[in-house]
Amino acid sequence: KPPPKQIKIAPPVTTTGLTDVDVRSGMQVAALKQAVTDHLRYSIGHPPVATTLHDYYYALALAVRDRMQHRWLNTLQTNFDLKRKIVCYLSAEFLMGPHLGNNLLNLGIEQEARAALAELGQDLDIVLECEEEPGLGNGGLGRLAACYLDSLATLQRPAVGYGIRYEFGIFDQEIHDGWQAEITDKWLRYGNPWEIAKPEVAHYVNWGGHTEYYRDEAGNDRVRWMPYRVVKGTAYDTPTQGYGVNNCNTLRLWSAEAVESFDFQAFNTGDYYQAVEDKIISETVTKVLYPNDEPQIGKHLRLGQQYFFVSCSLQNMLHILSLSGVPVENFAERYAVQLNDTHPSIGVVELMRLLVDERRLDWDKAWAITVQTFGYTNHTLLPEALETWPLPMFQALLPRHLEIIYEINRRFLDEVRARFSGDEARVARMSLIGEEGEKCVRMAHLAAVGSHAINGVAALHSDLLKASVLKDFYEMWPERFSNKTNGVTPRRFLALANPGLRALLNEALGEQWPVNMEQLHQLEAKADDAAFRRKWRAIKEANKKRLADYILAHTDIELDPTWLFDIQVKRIHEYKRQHLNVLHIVTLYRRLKENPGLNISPRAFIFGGKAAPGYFMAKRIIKLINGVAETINADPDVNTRMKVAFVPNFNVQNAQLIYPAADLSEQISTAGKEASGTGNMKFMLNGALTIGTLDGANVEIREEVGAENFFLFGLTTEEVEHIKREGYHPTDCIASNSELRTVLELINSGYFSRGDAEVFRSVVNNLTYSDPFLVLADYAAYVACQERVSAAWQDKENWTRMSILNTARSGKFSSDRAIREYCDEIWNVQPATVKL
Ligand code: GFP
Repeated sequence: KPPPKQIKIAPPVTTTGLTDVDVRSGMQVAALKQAVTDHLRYSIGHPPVATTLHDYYYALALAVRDRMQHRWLNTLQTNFDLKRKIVCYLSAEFLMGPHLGNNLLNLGIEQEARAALAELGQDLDIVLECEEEPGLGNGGLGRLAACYLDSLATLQRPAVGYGIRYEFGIFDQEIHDGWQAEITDKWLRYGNPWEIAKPEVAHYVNWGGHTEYYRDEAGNDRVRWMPYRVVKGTAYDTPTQGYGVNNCNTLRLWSAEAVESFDFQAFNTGDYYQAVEDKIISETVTKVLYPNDEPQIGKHLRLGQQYFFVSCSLQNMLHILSLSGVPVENFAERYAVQLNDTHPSIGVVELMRLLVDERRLDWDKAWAITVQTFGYTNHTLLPEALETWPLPMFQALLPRHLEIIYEINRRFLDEVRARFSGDEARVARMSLIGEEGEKCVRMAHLAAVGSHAINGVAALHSDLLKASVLKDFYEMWPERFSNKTNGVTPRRFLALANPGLRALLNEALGEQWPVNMEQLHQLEAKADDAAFRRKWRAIKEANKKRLADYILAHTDIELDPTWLFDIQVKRIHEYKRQHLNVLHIVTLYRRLKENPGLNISPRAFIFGGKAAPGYFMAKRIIKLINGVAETINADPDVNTRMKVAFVPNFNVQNAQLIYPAADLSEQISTAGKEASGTGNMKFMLNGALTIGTLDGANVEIREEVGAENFFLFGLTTEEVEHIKREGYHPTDCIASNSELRTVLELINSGYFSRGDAEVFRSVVNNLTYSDPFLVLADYAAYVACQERVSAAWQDKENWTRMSILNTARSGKFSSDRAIREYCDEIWNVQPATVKL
């Protein structure tokens, strides 16, 4: 980032006659202007000569936070008074995105803030760009959690998001010579105006050591955990404002601290370095977010992180329960705790420990409460992403929890044996302890056994879950299983990201659609109105221009906004098959070189996404995209009809520019591998057409929009499984398709790597001899489907019709629909209206 510019501060406003209350809570231009001025003076305190643009951002953020805090406190009080059940969403990741724009939108004061800043000589759009987004998540899972917080508040459901305040979030990605470089994400360096530190809200978390048995006063045998280390977790709260309502919920993130900054004994004996060691080790716990797709082994600290935040959160719930005077036996009536994947699933054991060891409930009672409390959402079927922990590591960190797991397992397996007598193979498959190879704790099994509700995140995924990874559990407890297709918030990803379209929708439908997405169906009639289509196209083209400007500024690549914008943005992973997209690009490139007169629709191929730092193949794929981009963009034979760009550092902020600018959304994962996808929904909302496989939520997107408005290609899940069973030989695909062979040879020759034939050898060899995600098997179908896309683009009017229908039929994919389903069918949580 360039250093903040120096700006002259306007003289303080002293003549508005506002009361204090207005300055903190007033929603009018004058109040906001006064509030910003006050925060500049009294919260930030730079002399006028040194006031920067960032200071304006910070002052406005604080002014907005004041307004939210007013609502937040009322929400907390309302929830306390009504004693309603609360959703506790446990997630190791919350990818919130920039707060300021979204909070202005949800509070309904964008115009007022814009005017207030204008009176101070500032431009809101420029000030918004100063925000450094908190990257406390990797991708879909963390962003889903953020969308769900938005919907929970908007639907007036009492809720807390519990997670980790990582000091360093997901790395910033730079592209150096086509390769990904990872830069530490120092998101807190200029402070964080959105959080409120609550040092008095602290819980202690044990670590390591051993357990001891003792007899209590009543003569009962009990266990005491003698830890090796105790870490303190303190709360940082971020209010999350609902849209158009007063409800403002809490995102509570835990930060680790040493219990004592110094080990006094060591200090007294003069060993100063030993004395600070404990502090350093304790604080390491919440230092850094782990990237996805890294090898699992040895991640002692990751298990530590999971336990840390889950323990703090459950202790916090118990504490609040006792403050409200509710007996612990009623825990499950007051809290619905959702496990966002297996990352927080140690919570099942921790709640048992807290209830049995600390609150002295008997086991059966505690277990009934636990199962009634938890719900578990599964987000992946990929075997390498299903968490397991090696037994010795688990035991060293959580000795008491391992004992409790053994007891849960003993009772559980008795139940399995009672149901399926004689089926010892099933018992071994279902056990919480994996015995093949190195013994391990299976976290997905733990989550399934400890939850009354288990769900997948799209219809296909939920079916596959029942048929594969959790088949045995489905046979045992079919009533626990359901599907909750993911959703995304239309506030951030349509209203905020696409102001042009928002204005048109407001004009056509009124202003309720952001909270009633079914109203978008009324657009269907407009699809046949030529004047409406013209407006629609003009908005899309302006969005494409906006993105082209951004790409030019960040990559020096110039794109023509009249071309088809074909976009694939998501984490880089072989199953998502960015390399299939590249094979099509190279195919098209070769065709154009060989046949310059070929009639193709001019296209900009745009990519974005981060690769896990330790994921070799994903990093090569980034290099490949950039190598192909460099060659094609520099080739005058083709660069008037095709170009390729890789947008560095894909994050929520630039995603808001990307989705609204797409004509074509690439959702081309191997069928059966993408649990749901949520980017597919964000594109659809913004009127992109999808080219995709029958995978994840693509299936439902196609159902909603109609087969004629969706570019379908590729093998189905059954076909993928069939081919794999029969033995897949990618060399057969190459032998039978000379164009594919030539494309692979070209990549292998060094043509896209300045003559270096080594760089992409591993990618080509992997596809040729292994191809675990059937890229080559789907190649011909994909290329043919892209030809249909190209032809369809030539008919502008019909393309626009299809684009309008995509938005019109996207209502199902609002996170409000998903959250209503969770509230009604899993959590049993009612709305609570907050009054000021
Ligand atoms: C995971 C799955 C996606 C799914 C999201 C949210 O995403 O298919 O849409 O979770 O449920 F893979 P990542 O966190 O792995 O990106």
